[in-house]
Amino acid sequence: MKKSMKQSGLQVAGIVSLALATLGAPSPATAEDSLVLYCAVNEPWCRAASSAFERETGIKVAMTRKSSGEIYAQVKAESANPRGDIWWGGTGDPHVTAAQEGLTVEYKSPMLGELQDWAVRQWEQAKGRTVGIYSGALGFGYNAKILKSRNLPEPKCWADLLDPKFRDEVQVADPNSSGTAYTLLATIVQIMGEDKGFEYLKSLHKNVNQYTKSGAAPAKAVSLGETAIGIVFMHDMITMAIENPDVKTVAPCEGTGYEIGSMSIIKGARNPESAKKFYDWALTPAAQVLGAETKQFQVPSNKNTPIPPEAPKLSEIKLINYDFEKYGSVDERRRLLAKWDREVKSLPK
Ligand code: S7P
Repeated sequence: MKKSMKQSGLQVAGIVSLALATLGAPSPATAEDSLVLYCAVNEPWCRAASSAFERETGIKVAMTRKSSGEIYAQVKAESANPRGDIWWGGTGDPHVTAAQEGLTVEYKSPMLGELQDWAVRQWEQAKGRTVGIYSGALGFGYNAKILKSRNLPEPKCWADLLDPKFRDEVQVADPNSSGTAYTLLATIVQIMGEDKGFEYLKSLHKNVNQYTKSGAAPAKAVSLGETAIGIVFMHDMITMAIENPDVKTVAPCEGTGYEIGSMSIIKGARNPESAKKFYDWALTPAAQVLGAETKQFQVPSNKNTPIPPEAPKLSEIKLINYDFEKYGSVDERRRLLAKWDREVKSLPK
């Protein structure tokens, strides 16, 4: 009798999972042996981190990779019924926005003492709701072979990208979905001021062949010769350059912005203990070296994690004093993106 009850229980459970699967709904993860990870770094690193964490803790990870702006929008849309536990990686601005909106929670990791000052500052500014996990400078890159074949000059400065000779030769992501492209928007406004910055972006629009969804996609397109120039984080271009010597990476001569890639625990997470375990683990050198192992060359936030030799030397790049608080704020983000949609993206070419 007991056996048949158990069997019928299993059958019911089977039918429920089948029904959920048929409806396309993920089965609710409530046990503390699972973790729903929203990952915004590049796919190979997301996969490596999920597997390593599973191996080390036995906690089963359901990972989804999306761009930073997309994860922010998802976390916001799901806030009444959160599905994700932890948001790992991606530019810091939308993490700061989410913190300000109360979409993420405060957590003080015992690993905090091992982190670089810039990573702790990110945590302090967000009142403990997000923390820095890596840093990287924005720039651009080009395919020297393609430029040569079209008799085009090698650009060195942001201003060079406006050259009419580069019509349809530049690729960059859409700042609504991509943290990289939002960093570009905020960087140009900070370097040139808002009016001149938007004039710059409107002129750049004439040379843009495609606004991609993901920030790193233009780096791949440069390597494949699908576009001559791509605006990306410099480390994303370096990932391509180590495989393709025609790919060159540029730190723009006027100076440039940078990101503090961040991590946040989602408010209402169904697996808060697993989320904290992942958070602490992700701040260890053992977890952070997985970046370089998967050819991702950001500067890691733990002082004891070796900086990959391929990583752009931030101390040698003219970095602006990027205002993370301002450009991460809810109102500024909404205003700038709406203005970009209205005044830049909708322009005819
Ligand atoms: O992992 C590479 C990287 O450039 O991707 C993150 C980025 O935000 C995700 O791409 P999107 O621009 O599509 O949002 C960066 O944080 C990271 O350095």
